[in-house]
Formats: sequence, structure tokens, C-alpha cells
Amino acid sequence: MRASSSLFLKGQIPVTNLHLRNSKFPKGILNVKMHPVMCLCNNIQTNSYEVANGSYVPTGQTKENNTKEKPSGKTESIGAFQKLPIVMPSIDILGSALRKAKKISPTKGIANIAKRERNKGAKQLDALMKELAVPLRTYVENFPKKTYLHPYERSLIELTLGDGNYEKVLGNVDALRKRIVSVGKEHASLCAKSSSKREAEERLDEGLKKIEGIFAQERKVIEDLLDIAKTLRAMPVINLETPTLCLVGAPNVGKSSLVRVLSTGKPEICNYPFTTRGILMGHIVLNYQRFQVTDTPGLLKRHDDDRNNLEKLTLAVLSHLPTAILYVHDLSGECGTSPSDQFTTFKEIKERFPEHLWLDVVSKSDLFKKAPVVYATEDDDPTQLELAKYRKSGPDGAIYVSVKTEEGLNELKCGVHELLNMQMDKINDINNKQEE
Ligand SMILES: Nc1nc2c(ncn2[C@@H]2O[C@H](COP(=O)(O)OP(=O)(O)OP(=O)(O)O)[C@@H](O)[C@H]2O)c(=O)[nH]1
Ligand SMILES: [Mg+2]
Repeated sequence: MRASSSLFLKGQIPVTNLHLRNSKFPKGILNVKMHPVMCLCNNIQTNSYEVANGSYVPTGQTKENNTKEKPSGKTESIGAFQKLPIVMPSIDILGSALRKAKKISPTKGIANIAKRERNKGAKQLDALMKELAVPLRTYVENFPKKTYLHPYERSLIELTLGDGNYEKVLGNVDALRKRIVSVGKEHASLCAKSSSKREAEERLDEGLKKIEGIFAQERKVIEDLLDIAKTLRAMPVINLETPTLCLVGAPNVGKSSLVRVLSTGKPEICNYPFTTRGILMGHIVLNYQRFQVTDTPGLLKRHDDDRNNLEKLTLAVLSHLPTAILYVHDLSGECGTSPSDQFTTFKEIKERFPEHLWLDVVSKSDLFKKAPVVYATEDDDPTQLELAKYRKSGPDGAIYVSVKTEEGLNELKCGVHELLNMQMDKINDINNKQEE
């Protein structure tokens, strides 16, 4: 069995199955392969010192002043979250920086005790400043700018972390870096001007405490970034070249039950709406071909402005990923969304995504009643022929399935295989056209 992965988030509906309990960010997680590719601190200790008259003078231009903009322009393909830098816990950054700084000795050959002490103090303060600032700069530079991300990943950031939160946290990290650089330089310079050994020692002690204090006080900034990195790295990885089936439908209609039957994905199944709180990935391997399956949160009949972030995630998948759609209809009256409401949403989604390959499924066929289900609150208007037909038998060509009795499952698997092969042809066509 292949691992499946999922991204979950905190929606507006109470949830009983929370993941990533320690994270301050909406929940994202599960059985995820991590591909950390970047390590920080490769370029630390790139200090440049000027020794003037046996004393230390902090150089005007440190690397920290030259925070470069990443080369701009190209939109990344999917997979940016797997390339995020590893963020070290703030306590580790501070501990390592202090250890390294305190090991710095004065420049050799300074005979005068006061000069030697102030040279050592200034060098240690400068080193501490850099050991703290360089990792922060690395993060700010290597977390991708949202504008260069694939639109799907951009939506994931907005919907899982909250609008603007990603930029805010990176902004806070940069602000902390700037503060450390400024305070570090100020104290190194003060130490370099000390007139006695004792004064130099005091200034060093004072400077170390000050820098350490600021960093410790602002450690939440780094912990927030760490949470973001964990959440984003745990998101399911979708390969755009592999045909993907996306299960869509109202909440509680049986989407996840079908994902379990069709693929390696093992989403939670419960008899209440919005059990699925994120995008879950599973795989199907058929005749040595590998396909992807995504489970999605349910869609209710309502205006886009009123949709919760869970529903918006589903729409993000449909809008930004070239998936085939397996649309699930529950006409048994069990799911909590009336057939007429399901019909409205179904028509809206079908009109909105006409280019997606499509297959309809009527679920829970074991509960299917001969008389069409009409909710007490809805209007059984006999003049609405299309709706009446939908209530009775679902959309034309729909496959009837039951995961309880296994009715229709073989037919469904064949239908899905055919659909995914068509999707594969579509992907190949697009690639060929691009090559031409
Ligand atoms: N009798 C019967 N019950 C089913 C069938 N398929 C699913 N169910 C039940 O329907 C309920 C909802 O199933 P899920 O698979 O969680 O539905 P979902 O569409 O993924 O729900 P959300 O994630 O909340 O949108 C569960 O109690 C399932 O046991 C079926 O074929 N027959
Ligand atoms: Mg579900």
C-alpha cells in the first residue's frame, strides 16, 4: 500500500478529529514524505573584520545589509512546499549562536590588554549578531514569494494559513533580523570604543544579554515560521503529469467511502457533513499505470462568497489542477442535503468546469428508494421535469454504487479507469502541442 497524504484545515464547522494539535496553524498533516532540500547556516561565519590599531571596528557593510531579492519572474511548478528550508527551533539557533560567538578569540598579536579585550568583545558581539541574523535571512530569502507559486499552492497557503498570514510571519522574521543586526552592531561598536579591559568586559556582557534577550523575547516569530513550514511540507504532493481523479459532491454523500474503495487513500468516514477537512491524496495502480485520486470537502448549495475555506479548497483543486471529476450524488435522503440542492450545485459545477472529464455516480444504492426523495422543506414542483428526473434516477449515465453491498463497484472501477486513460491522452496531447 502506498502512503496517502492529506491536508486538513480548520474550517468554520466544529471538528472532532483534529490533527497537528500543537500547531497554531490550521491543521495540516499525515503520513507525509518529507524532502527537505535546503539546510541553513551554510554561509554563516562569513564575517569580515577590520583591525585598526589593534582594535576592532565593525565593517559598514555586512552580508545582512545586502538582503537580496530572489531572482523574480518565473512561476514555479507544483512542489515548492517540499523545497522549503528547514527551520530550526529558536532555542537551537540561539544556543548554537551563543556557543560559536563565545569561542571567538581576540585577533592574535595584540599585546595591550584593554585593546585585546575590546577586540575580543566586539568580535564576539558581531559573531553573535551574524549567527542569529544569517539563518533568519536564509529563511526570508528561501521561502518562496507567493506570487511565484503555482496558483494551486497559492490557494493552499491562503486557505490553510489564513489570508496574509504567510507574508506576515515572513515579515516578522525579517523585522527580527533587522533588529538583531542593528542592536548587534551598536553594541559591537560600543565595545570597540571601551577605554579599559573592565569596560570592554562589561560592554560585551551587556551586549550579549541584550541580543540574547531580544531573540528570546521574539522567539514566537520563528516558531510561527516553523509551524508554517511543517504545515506546508505536509501537504499532499500532486504530480501534474499523472492523471488525477477528483471526487466532488455535497457533504456526507459517500465520497470518502468511494476513495477508500477505489484507491490507497484511507480518509476518515463518518456520518456527518465535513468529515473530510482537506485534500487527501490516494493512488490507483492499474495495469502498471499509476493514477492519483483526491478526496475533497463537500460543496453546499450557496454563493461563493458564503463558502467556508473547506469548500474553497475543493474549488481550488477544480480551478487549478487538471483533474477528471467523479461527481457523487446521494439521492437516498441520508446525507442531509436535499436532492434539489445537490442538483443545483451539480449543474453549477458542471457549467463552471466544462473542460474537465466527468463521471457521475449515484451513491448508497442499497438505500435507494423507489419513490424519489423530497425533503419537507423543498418544493416538489412537478413542472420541473429535469429536477424530477434527477430525483428519481440521478444524471443521465450515472453509475449506481453501494459500498455496503458492493453493487456497481466493478462497473465504477472500469468507468474510472477509462476516464483516467482519457485524462492521460489529454495530458499527452497538451504536452505534444507544447513541444510543437
Ligand atoms: N448505506 C450506505 N451508507 C454509505 C454508503 N457509502 C457511504 N455511506 C455512509 O455515508 C456516510 C458518509 O460517508 P463518507 O464517505 O464519509 O461521505 P463524504 O461525502 O466523504 O462526507 P464528507 O467528507 O463529510 O463530505 C458514512 O456514514 C458512510 O458509512 C453506501 O454505499 N451505503
Ligand atoms: Mg469525506
